[in-house]
Amino acid sequence: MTMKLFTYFRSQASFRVRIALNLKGLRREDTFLHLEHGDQYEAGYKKLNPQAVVPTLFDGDHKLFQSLAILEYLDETHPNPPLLPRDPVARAWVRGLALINVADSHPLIVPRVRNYLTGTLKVSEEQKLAWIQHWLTLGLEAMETLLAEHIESGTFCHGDTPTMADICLVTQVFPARMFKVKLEPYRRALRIYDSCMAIAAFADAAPPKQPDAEKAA
Ligand SMILES: N[C@@H](CCC(=O)N[C@@H](CS)C(=O)NCC(=O)O)C(=O)O
Repeated sequence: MTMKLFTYFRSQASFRVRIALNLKGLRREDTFLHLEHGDQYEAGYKKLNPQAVVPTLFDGDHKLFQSLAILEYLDETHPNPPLLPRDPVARAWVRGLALINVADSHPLIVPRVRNYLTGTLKVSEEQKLAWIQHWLTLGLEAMETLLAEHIESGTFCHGDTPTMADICLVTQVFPARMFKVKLEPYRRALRIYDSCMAIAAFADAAPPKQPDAEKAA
């Protein structure tokens, strides 16, 4: 059965789910929301997703939300190829690396936070950009240090195939590039990003490749 994804091309959380669906070879039907136009509120989307955020995934009648929970669900229901290693310590590392972005960096740069900074707190566009770069940089610094420590990292964050950590790393580096973070110090993260983006499942999920990106252009 085709899954239904509520998505927005620029959304890094939707990007994560698109990558996972592609890696698992699962077909999806997209419903596009335009976050900058506030479509998610106008279309009554909040009834479906009370946070009014993307992604929301429907697997048949089952509604799923929060990208990392969706990744875990997809991995449990479609185990091949696995998104987590088998060893418990390695699983904890992969989840830990993933959470640096999902739980710590990304929540600070989402549109509702950026809008609050400029709309309510009246910070300038320049200050907003500095805020975004600051939190993305801190996440990248931590990831780079941990990758250097982790002997099983190399082409990917752990082992020879992409895991949840790589999906989340890609969605940390991608916005960092977009917001002009200086990336030279993060050579391990960049190498992993390049290895991932050489895989069709990742490249095809990228924001510029989405049909709503073409409409927005
Ligand atoms: N932790 C959530 C984040 C969801 C989220 O904030 N999505 C963003 C796009 S990446 C969104 O819809 N933002 C709308 C807004 O901030 O107003 C996840 O990983 O799914």
